[in-house]
Amino acid sequence: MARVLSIQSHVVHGYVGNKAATFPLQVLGFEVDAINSVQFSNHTGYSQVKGTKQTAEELWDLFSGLEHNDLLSYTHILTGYVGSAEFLSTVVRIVRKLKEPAHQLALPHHYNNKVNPDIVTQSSETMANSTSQQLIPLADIVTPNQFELEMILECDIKSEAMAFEALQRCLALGIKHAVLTSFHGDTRERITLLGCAHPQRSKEQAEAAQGSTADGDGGDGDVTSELTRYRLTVPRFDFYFTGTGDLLSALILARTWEAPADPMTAVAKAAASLQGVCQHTYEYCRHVEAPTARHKELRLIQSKHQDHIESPDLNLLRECE
Ligand code: PXL
Repeated sequence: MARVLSIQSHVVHGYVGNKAATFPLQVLGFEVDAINSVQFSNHTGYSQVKGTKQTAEELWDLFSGLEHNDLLSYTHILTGYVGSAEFLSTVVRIVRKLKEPAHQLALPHHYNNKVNPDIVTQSSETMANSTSQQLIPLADIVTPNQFELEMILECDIKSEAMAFEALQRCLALGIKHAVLTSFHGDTRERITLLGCAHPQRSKEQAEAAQGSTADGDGGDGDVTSELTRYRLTVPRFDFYFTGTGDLLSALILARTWEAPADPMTAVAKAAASLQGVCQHTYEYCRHVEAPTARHKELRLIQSKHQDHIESPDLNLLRECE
C-alpha cells in the first residue's frame, strides 16, 4: 500500500495544506502520515490568523520518533508551504534520509527507477529561491504555478514555448515530471496546464523488463529518451480559491502512482477532480449574497458525495474548447 508522509500546514477551520491533501489521498486509498508545519486557526486570507509554526527542531524530533519506531516505510513524501529556511533545511534532511537505500521499500515492479520514495513538492512562494536550490533537485514531481516557476528558475515566462523551456530546465535538474499548474497566457477564460516528463515505464513494460534482466534492476534500455510534453486547458472561474494548489499536488501524486507511464492522463484526472471541487464551491458561493473567506473554502468533503475525487469527469476540462 502507498503511504505518504505529508509535511504541510494544518488549519483548524478550512482546507489548505494537509487539510486539503489528506482527505482526497485517503479517499483514493493512500495511507497518510501528516506532519503539520504550522497549526493556524484558518488560512492567511482571513482578516486574522492565530496559531503557531512548528520549529525545525520540533520537526526533527517528530521524525526521530518515527525512525526510532521503524515507521519510515513511505512510498511518497509530499511537501508544500514551508514557513522558514531552517524548517526547509530539515525537510531536505528528512527527504535525503528517506531516499537512503536503508529506507527503500520493495516497491511493485512497475514503480520506476527504483528511487524511493517519490517526492512530490509544491514550492511555496516565499521560499522559492532556497527551495529551488535544496529541495527541488531531490523532487521527482514538481507542481509550481507560473509565479513559483518563475521564482524558482529566476526567469520570466511570457509564452507557452518559454514555459516548456522552463519545465525542461526542471527535468535537467533531475526531476521526472514537472507540471506548470497554471499558465495564464492572454486569456482569462481558461487556465492552461503544461507538463514535461521523462519517459516512464508502464506497469506492463516494467514487469516484462523485470522478467528479462538477471538482476531485475529496471534499467531503462527499452525506454525512449524522448520527453513527453503535454498541454491541458481548464475553464477558469472568475473567483479566488485557496488551497487548490495543495489539493492538485496531492491528486497528481495519487494519479501518478496509478499510471506512472502516462503523466498526462494522471494530471488530467487530477485537474478534473479539482475542477469538480472548484465548480461545486463556486456554485455554493453563487447562492450567497456576499461570500466571505469562510464561504469560499473548498467544498472538499461535499465533493466526495458527487464522486469528483474518485471518478473525475474529464469533460469538465473540455467545456470551453
Ligand atoms: O498553500 C496554501 C496555504 C497553505 N498554508 C497556509 C495558507 C495557505 C493559503 O492561504 O494560509 C497557512
